[in-house]
Amino acid sequence: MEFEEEDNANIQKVVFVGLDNAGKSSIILSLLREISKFAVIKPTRNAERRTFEFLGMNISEWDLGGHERYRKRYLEKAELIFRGTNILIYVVDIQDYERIAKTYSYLKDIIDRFTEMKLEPPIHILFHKNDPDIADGVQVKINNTISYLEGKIGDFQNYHKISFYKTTVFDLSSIINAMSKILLSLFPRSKVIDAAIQGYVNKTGVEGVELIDDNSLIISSWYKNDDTRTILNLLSPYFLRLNDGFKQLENIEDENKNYIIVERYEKYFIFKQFTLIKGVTPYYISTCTDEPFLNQYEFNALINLLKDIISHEA
Ligand SMILES: Nc1nc2c(ncn2[C@@H]2O[C@H](COP(=O)(O)OP(=O)(O)OP(=O)(O)O)[C@@H](O)[C@H]2O)c(=O)[nH]1
Ligand SMILES: [Mg+2]
Repeated sequence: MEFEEEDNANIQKVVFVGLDNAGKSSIILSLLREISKFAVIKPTRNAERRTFEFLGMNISEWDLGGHERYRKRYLEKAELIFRGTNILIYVVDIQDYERIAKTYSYLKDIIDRFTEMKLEPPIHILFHKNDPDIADGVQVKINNTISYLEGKIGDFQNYHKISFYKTTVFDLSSIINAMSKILLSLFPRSKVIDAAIQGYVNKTGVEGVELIDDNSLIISSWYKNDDTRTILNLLSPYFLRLNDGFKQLENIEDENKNYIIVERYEKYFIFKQFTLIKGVTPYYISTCTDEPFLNQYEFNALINLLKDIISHEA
């Protein structure tokens, strides 16, 4: 694959990098809800690139295969690979104790190349494979590994824009929360979206709401309390997958009719797909409310407001 320069200045380049087997491609697949592909995932050859729309911006995502021979090449050809990077996501397999020194040294090499190139994109470190239900002794080892790496990476004197997250494919919300935060940092008007969501909450009295994009990312959210947060964080990925299933059956595109509703604990959980940019991927809203329907008037008002906000980026 040739690494030609991105031809469009409006494209935001997001690069996934890390050692082989770290979990980079799995993270990307999990956001795409391609969970069935987990079982057959193969090491990435060279680099896989994909472009997608995020709030009216074009994102170019680079998944750089981590095999040693590729790593060497990326460092040799750093200009070609990393030029124009807006965000670097560095994935660490925190269960791969044997290669902690190696992963640190690869990250350091990349940062050195950035410094030579006078680039300073924010770097987001994902401490990945932070799996739930791990035996106590192993968990202690993992925690020590994370603290050790955080300390060591924190010592990069001249590189300030580094942040840390813990993720695992076994808790999708850990990936969704990290990736939502990372990508939203590219969107200057995210506070305006938060305000629009807050307005919707005030007018409708819903107890929780998540605004989600087709990559499963939470663009904005509001929860009455922690219980609502927990349940909506858990439910939304299932709603998305359920909705994917319905999409295959549907040929009528009457969006007003296609919503999913679940009744539980005397509350209603309502999920609905809608369009912000014609012909581009859909968006979704997931809510918890006292009533078995959405306030259509306020919902339409919210959509119009969101359209207006993101059209400034397109
Ligand atoms: N336990 C655990 N395993 C994971 C997790 N995420 C991914 N894996 C497994 O780790 C292995 C490697 O995953 P990949 O996504 O292919 O890793 P990669 O970083 O893309 O590897 P390269 O393409 O070779 O650079 C696969 O067997 C995954 O199933 C996780 O959160 N926990
Ligand atoms: Mg891969």
